[in-house]
Amino acid sequence: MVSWFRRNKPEAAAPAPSDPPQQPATPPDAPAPAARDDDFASAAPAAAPGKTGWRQRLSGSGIARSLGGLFRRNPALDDALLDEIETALITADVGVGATTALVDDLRARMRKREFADAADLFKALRAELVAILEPVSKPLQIDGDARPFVIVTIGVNGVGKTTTIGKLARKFRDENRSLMLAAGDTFRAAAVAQLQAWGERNDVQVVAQGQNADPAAVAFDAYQAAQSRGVEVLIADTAGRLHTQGGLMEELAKIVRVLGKQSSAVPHEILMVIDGTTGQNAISQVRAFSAKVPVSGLVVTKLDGTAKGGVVFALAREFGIPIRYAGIGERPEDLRVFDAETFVDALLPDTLAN
Ligand SMILES: Nc1nc2c(ncn2[C@@H]2O[C@H](COP(=O)(O)OP(=O)(O)OP(=O)(O)O)[C@@H](O)[C@H]2O)c(=O)[nH]1
Ligand SMILES: [Mg+2]
Repeated sequence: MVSWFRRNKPEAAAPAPSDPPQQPATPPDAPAPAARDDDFASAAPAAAPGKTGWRQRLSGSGIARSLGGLFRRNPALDDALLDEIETALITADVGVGATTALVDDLRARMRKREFADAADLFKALRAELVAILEPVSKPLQIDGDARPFVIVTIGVNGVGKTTTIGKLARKFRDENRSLMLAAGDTFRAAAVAQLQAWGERNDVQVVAQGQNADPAAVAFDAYQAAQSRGVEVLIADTAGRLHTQGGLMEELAKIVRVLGKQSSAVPHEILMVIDGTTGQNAISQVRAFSAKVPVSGLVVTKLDGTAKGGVVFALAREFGIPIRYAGIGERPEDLRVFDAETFVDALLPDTLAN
């Protein structure tokens, strides 16, 4: 069984040294104890129902199922096995480019007789999957000198932007950071209400101007309010938009531009949220959004349930943009700091994970 603690990188967390390594499980709405990133690991198997960890959430992934099946058959070390691995990876949305590179490399190594048996080859596969993700496993660091440290979340409709903000609010509050949210999705009245509900749940102030307000003005006002109160982190929500909607993409650029009048460092993080079930379309989304604003981090959501998960590899290979967090459910605690080894081990069947 993989331990999240063992994998957790110290720099990924903002720990209080005296924090215990593990928190007792709490019901979802109970006030959370002081937490840090690796406390998410308390969501391991023994935790309360619904508070499961990576592995439980991702074990239904296409990669886990198809590779698990392959491995159980104790296959011969041959081209047919590589073909099956190739199919498993492509089916799981890893992408043709990444899959071909990976399988070609395994084939070359197999020909050189580097692997004694299929188990050896699977170990090499695991290592290569981790190697694709290592360069993008760069947790978001909140610069304590930037008050406020400004995060703008962007992405297409329904990918999980507002939910991710809610989860981040919970996380930052648990780290005892002061926080403010800006309701920059002024398209729908419900969007403001949704953010306000997350704010109330986490006891966080939400700056809103109501429906149809200029989102750039909302963000600007929120910045000034946060600055005058010395708030540490400001997170701005934005309306979902299709990457093909030129006018709306322009509006996004304006939000970033207006915030940038405060200082060239603002916003400090442009966090693009991707629905992990989207498949290869995620690539077009990131390309189009990055062409408009400097996307500095990604969050891949909905990696629980039916998610295929493989798109994470395709994104890593194509853009090299840090993947900050993974969303593995709808609850406030269902956000994980992204970590290459933990993610790969959660995707792979138990028998293959180290
Ligand atoms: N299973 C699962 N569902 C998620 C996750 N993140 C978000 N959702 C769900 O996805 C749906 C859309 O989430 P929102 O946060 O409203 O998405 P959004 O990007 O803000 O949507 P718009 O503002 O309409 O563009 C909601 O039903 C969320 O509960 C996740 O990690 N896992
Ligand atoms: Mg939203």
